[in-house]
Amino acid sequence: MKPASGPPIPINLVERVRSAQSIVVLTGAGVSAESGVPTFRDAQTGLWTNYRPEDLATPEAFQRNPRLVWEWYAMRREKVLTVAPNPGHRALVAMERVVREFLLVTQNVDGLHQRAGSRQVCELHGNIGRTKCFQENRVIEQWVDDGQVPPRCPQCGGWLRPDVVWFNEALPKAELIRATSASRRCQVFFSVGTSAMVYPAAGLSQEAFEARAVVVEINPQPTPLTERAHHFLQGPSGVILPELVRAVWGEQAVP
Ligand code: BJW
Repeated sequence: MKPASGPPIPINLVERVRSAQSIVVLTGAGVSAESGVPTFRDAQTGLWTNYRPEDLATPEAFQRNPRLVWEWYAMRREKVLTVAPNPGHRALVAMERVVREFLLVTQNVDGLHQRAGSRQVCELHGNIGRTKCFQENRVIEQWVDDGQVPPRCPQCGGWLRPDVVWFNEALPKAELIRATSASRRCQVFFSVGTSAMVYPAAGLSQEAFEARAVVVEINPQPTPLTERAHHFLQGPSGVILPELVRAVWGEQAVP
């Protein structure tokens, strides 16, 4: 069966990507949508329809109702364990293999890029598979399950929480520096499957514009970035990314 196809990829973009020595790809929840992980703003089904994700992903929400927030993440963590990387994730693994300097900056917390095989991954918003102490911010590998929700930190007795970055919290410093400096020196910058609304991640494209990089957006829907991007490839990343890899590096590069 012929794979689904997206819009044609402009030849000047194909040539620019092929000759690029340095590429940064910023990904968001849309990249995992075709794996069956709901996007951040579409995540509310069943029991959770009455909650806005923006009202659960804050330290204030956790302090107000730690059980509710813990259970929301427990549900999402279980979902992630049942899904697999999709052709979009795999196309980015292929891109990393052929580009000299490559960085995949992700806002996703699901770990699917690493499971697909990507190595140069910079996780800006943490990882839902890790747990840390709310009080002392230390990553905790093991704890006693005595039925308390959320469980307690074995070292200080404080609440445990997912090791993700909530609104109003600082991003991990080393990751943000790495993402910013790569964006400042890349030749092509892709923004894929993100609403381009959440900062500082959404500001990385600005660094790339200032570095005179070609900025390419891949998304089924326009975003605040669309009007400024040099190219907007409209459609699902699971279709467009493999097509792009095929157009630039040939059929044998597509995983
Ligand atoms: C597809 C597809 C397919 C669908 N293929 N695509 C006013 C102005 C500017 C900034 C601010 C402001 N007020 C407050 C702020 C700061 C705030 C912010 O940016 N707010 C905005 C909402 C306005 N930022 C912060 O608070 C950050 N911290 C900070 O600034 O700290 C300052 C500080 C410094 C020092 C000390 C203390 C503080 C932290 C931001 C953390 C964001 N965290 C979250 C939750 C992570 C854990 C979890 O998952 O629960 O990260 S929020 C959420 O948004 C999540 C995502 O990573 C992030 C981005 O969302 P994403 O990935 O774009 O998903 P969606 O759902 O929005 O979009 C999906 C897209 O996919 C859509 O476009 C679809 O069309 C597309 N799509 N199918 C391709 N098949």
